Amino acid sequence: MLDGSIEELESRSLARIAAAADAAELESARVEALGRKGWLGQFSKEMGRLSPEERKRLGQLLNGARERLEAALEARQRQDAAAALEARLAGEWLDVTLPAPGPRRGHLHPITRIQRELEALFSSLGFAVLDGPEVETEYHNFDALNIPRDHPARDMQDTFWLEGGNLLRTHTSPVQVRGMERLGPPLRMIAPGRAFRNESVDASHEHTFYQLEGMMVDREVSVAHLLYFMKTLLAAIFGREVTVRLRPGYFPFVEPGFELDVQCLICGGVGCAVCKQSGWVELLPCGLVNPNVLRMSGIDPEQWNGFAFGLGLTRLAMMRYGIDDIRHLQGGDLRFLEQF
Ligand code: 2NL
Repeated sequence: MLDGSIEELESRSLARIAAAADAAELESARVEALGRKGWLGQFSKEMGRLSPEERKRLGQLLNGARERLEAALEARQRQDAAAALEARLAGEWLDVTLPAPGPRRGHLHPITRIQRELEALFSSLGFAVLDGPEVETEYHNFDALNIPRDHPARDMQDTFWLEGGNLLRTHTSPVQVRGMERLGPPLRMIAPGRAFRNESVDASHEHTFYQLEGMMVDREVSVAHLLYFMKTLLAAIFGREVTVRLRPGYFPFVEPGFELDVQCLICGGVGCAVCKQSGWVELLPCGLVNPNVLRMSGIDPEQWNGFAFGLGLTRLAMMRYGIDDIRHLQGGDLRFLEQF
């Protein structure tokens, strides 16, 4: 009678162990059989009431059942662990024979791109591309450009002065002064590069900005020559013919001096946010080189004259790419730079 029910309970427990869907079901099958209140324990408690022979026989029966159940549990646990490892190996395998992704490719900064385009254009027009020091003398940055000693641009507030009287160039003009000194007339040259002003930085002011200045010195250079080159330059920048107008503008290094405006390419001159409803965008200060400037750099203004202009590359990049905050350009944030 006892024999029959032990066998039955054992085979039921074995079946539950075999059928357990997960670790929790397996555990509950174990507790039901081998736990502190499991059926094996219940039988053991009854043994006290039996005769020694019966107790011995029952003990053997129970021990046999316990051993088989423990073995089944252990086998099942080993099998589950092996299956889990199999699944992990299948899910996490890595093909180390695949080719490596290779280095990430960078690209040119938007300002560098514009600068290189314009260098190529002016090279094709016979202009030399000049470079020069960013730390300049007061003479090359101011005096040689006919900028008076009391001009506000020379203030501590506007210029980064260095110990010993030198300064960070406030425009690329000193490169052209050095060009005139070195090359002599006739000459065509551009000076692209960084310039520095002691500004409070905000969305439209930076202490460091990029410009491209240019100059041609020859015999009988006129405003008509200036306009021809400026319109050629602007057509290359914007990829189409542009309508321009000249207004008088004052710069000590040119005479006459002009503000050259471009008819707004966004609205076609009707008025919009970009041109502040005026229909025109101020883009290119320019003029005929002041005779004093030529003379100071060793060029005889009775024999030679020329035109000059200054183009803000930073401003141009902002217009072309629709950048609304100048600080992005030097910020070094890849989320910004990777858009170009
Ligand atoms: C500006 C300045 C201009 C020039 C720059 C120039 C240079 C020499 C002689 C004569 Cl060495 N002129 N440069 C001429 C006219 C305008 O613009 O700050 N532009 C954004």
